Amino acid sequence: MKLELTDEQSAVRATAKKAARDLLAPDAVTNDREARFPRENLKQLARLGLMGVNVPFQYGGSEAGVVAYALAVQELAAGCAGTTVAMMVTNMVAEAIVEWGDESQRSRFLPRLLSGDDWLTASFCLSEPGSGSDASSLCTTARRDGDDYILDGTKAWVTSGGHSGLYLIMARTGGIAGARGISTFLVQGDNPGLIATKPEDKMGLRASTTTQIVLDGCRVPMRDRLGNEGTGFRVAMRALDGGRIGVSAQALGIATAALTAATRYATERRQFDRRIADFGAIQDMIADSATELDAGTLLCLRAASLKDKGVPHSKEAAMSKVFCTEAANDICHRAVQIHGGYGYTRDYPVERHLRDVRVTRIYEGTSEVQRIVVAREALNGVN
Ligand code: COS
Repeated sequence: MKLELTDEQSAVRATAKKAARDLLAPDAVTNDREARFPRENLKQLARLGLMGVNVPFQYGGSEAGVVAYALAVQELAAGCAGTTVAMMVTNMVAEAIVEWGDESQRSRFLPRLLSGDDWLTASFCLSEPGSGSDASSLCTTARRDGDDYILDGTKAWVTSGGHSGLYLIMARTGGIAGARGISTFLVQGDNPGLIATKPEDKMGLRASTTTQIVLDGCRVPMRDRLGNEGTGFRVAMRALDGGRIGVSAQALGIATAALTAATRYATERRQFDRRIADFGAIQDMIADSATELDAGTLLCLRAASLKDKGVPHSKEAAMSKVFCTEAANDICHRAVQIHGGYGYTRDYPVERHLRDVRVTRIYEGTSEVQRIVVAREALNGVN
């Protein structure tokens, strides 16, 4: 078993670390306070090849693989987790186009999406106001009209809604109920039938704009359907298997920033004539956080490495997501605790990390859904 990174993986990580330090971190507080979408920084991430880390060179990607992608996300999220989620969803949509798209779709959409010159981000539209964890119950319809489809419905929790150049949308075709009646469409952001609503006023990840997307007679040419009719649920689930590796890495990145702040504070703050870092109670919190970060990183990189090898990884991605996101939430809580009252103020970064990390247990599949995925595999064949 090898745990060393390749030169290429190390180089991608170094690029992301530098971008996090020089570009993302300096804007993170203002982005959070003003709920400001980081257009310029996203453009810079595209220029650095970070919008298509696991996309072949020929389509404008970096072709560096999934482990490199996870490392990049971890570094970027330590700088600004909100900016990072826009980057993550763009990577996820780009990979879905590589996997399921035909040559025309790959060459028409990917270079335009990954260069940062034209389209800044892509969005993934599966959830609806009434369909979240039970994703296959979605109601948005796509009905055939000559050589086009007409999409009608409302999508919810759309990352980068209103800013994206391209939307990957799951809709029901042929009036077929359940998972087998779902198809996927690539819809351009300037389509007049696609309308973004007012952004959600979120607790965290405020640099990321989240909207509903209303599809009102949205006309999409047949050539922009991704994959065959009826394959949309598989497209979504496979994308989310990879997305869950990304969310694991994002949670680890936020937790790393929180732990770094907490250890620094513990060595500076003095009580009872000594540094609080000299108290066993503080050391226990730091030790548990450092251990959980390493354990999470191993789970995350194992899932990433399986995906790199083309091996099934749904269970490992789910295990990684549930462990990393729950551990990261605990680590951010401890970081606030170590800061005491100061941690509860906006004068220190840990309250932002705690707000940012909370959603990682919810989006791209709640912890409860991840446990369903893990338990189904564990129970498979027992009865
Ligand atoms: N990869 C490929 N195919 C998959 C798959 C995966 N990871 N998971 C399921 N499928 C396929 C199944 O094989 C099945 O195919 P067949 O109909 O050909 O047998 C089909 O999809 C339906 O699968 P299943 O019966 O398991 O679907 P369920 O409705 O029971 O849903 C969960 C399973 C709960 C795991 C799924 O709905 C889910 O992940 N929900 C959360 C959605 C989510 O993460 N939303 C967040 C969006 S981003 S904000």
